[in-house]
Amino acid sequence: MAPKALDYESLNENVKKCQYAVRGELYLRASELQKEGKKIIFTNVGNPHALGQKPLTFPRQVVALCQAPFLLDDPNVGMLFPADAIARAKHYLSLTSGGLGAYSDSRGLPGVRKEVAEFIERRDGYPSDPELIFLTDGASKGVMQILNCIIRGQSDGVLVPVPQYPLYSATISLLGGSLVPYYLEETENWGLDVNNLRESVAKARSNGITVRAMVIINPGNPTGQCLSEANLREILKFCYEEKLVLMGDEVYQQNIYQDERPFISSKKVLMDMGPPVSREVQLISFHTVSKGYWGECGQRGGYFEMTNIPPRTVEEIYKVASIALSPNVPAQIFMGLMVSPPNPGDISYEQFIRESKGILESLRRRARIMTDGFNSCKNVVCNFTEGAMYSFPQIKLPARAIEAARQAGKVPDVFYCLKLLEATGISTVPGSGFGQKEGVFHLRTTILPAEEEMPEIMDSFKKFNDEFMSQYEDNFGYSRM
Ligand code: DCS
Repeated sequence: MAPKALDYESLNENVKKCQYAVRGELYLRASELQKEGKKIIFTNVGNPHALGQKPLTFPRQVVALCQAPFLLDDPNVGMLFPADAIARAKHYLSLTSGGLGAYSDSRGLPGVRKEVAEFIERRDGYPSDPELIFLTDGASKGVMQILNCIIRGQSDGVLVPVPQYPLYSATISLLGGSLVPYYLEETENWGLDVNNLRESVAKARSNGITVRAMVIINPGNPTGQCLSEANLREILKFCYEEKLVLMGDEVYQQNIYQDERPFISSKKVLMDMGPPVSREVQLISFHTVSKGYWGECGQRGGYFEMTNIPPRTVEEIYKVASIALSPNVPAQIFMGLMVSPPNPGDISYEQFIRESKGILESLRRRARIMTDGFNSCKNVVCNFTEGAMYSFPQIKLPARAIEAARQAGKVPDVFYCLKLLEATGISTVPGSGFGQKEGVFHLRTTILPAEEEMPEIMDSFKKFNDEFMSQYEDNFGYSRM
């Protein structure tokens, strides 16, 4: 009998091919262990509130009032909510067409898109047009929409950093396109060498691939590096020469833990370069409410801004967005608040600054504790997390460990991460889920566990790792080093 469309063997092959390691084998095993009652530290997803980060007070007050507008009519509302939160809730409600329960325009509420454009203008010092900003359900949906427009078939290629966040590899395979890797240099603090880009493009072309776009993740996930202005210029020049759309994933722009290289947007560098580059390079920049000190992952709010995209294409992207009717409206309010937080002099300003600074400063200390912790372990080397939310140590696995993994039918870093999980409850993602050079192994953890738990977590990691290394380094249970 012929299989039915949703029988496994007859599914769309692109669906079966697509891999997403952040919720892969390790995550499934961790969930099982949790059900059995074991304490699991979920460091596999950059999901700050799930690890205890408290939401910022002001945005939650505003959205609470928007969700329950009858509270605004309660004579006691002023006892529970500060006046600036009440004013903001009224402001956002006035931007909707029927409150949070009504669909918005498929591009998002015009009033919020205007606030996003004003934020970009303040940040970059260049005009931004609300008509070229679309609000999305998290940055993920925006990335998928744009890749969908770019990829026409298997011979269309997208340059993606390796290691990369698997949203890109997964979506490219789902859409039936080709991922063209460019390698980040671990020994250069995960820097990007433009010569590698040229080589990657030449190689893809010789295989019949038309390279159409390039992705950068700045600050990097999983690698944590912050791109320098000089590097961004080289990248934009390269995109200009090769006629590539640049997809600038800037979701971690608030998460910066060093002072030498503050975040600088691709849009600003592009505009600074002047014509012809600033008029030619097609750029899509992505942002989210999931990261930074907001960490509002569950709200699913994001936006993308289009630069140098022809109006007819913008219309097509609008048409496709319309199929899904409307992005989440509550999340749009979070986005509005993220791009226009309380101002100096507002009642909620001091508290907002105290809360957001507290989170960022703690993340900076945690980034340091993790990097130092990993570097104190046997056969582990780790670059400092300059930005984003992750640590990505290299694990130098002894030959015997690789052999043991082979016998267990596991990829070596999966084998290591599973053992780590069983021994310590720390749930990580193996480096193979992000891509890495042949024969080199990593794992990714977030830097998000509570600061006070961090020393204990790193001690338990070190104990596991050093025992693992001793076990596999020779046949006698002691180290040769
Ligand atoms: N881009 C990058 C680089 C990301 O790391 C993520 C999420 C996204 C986009 C999408 O986020 P939103 O859709 O929530 O806006 N990062 C995942 C990760 O690696 N761990 O947690 C989620």
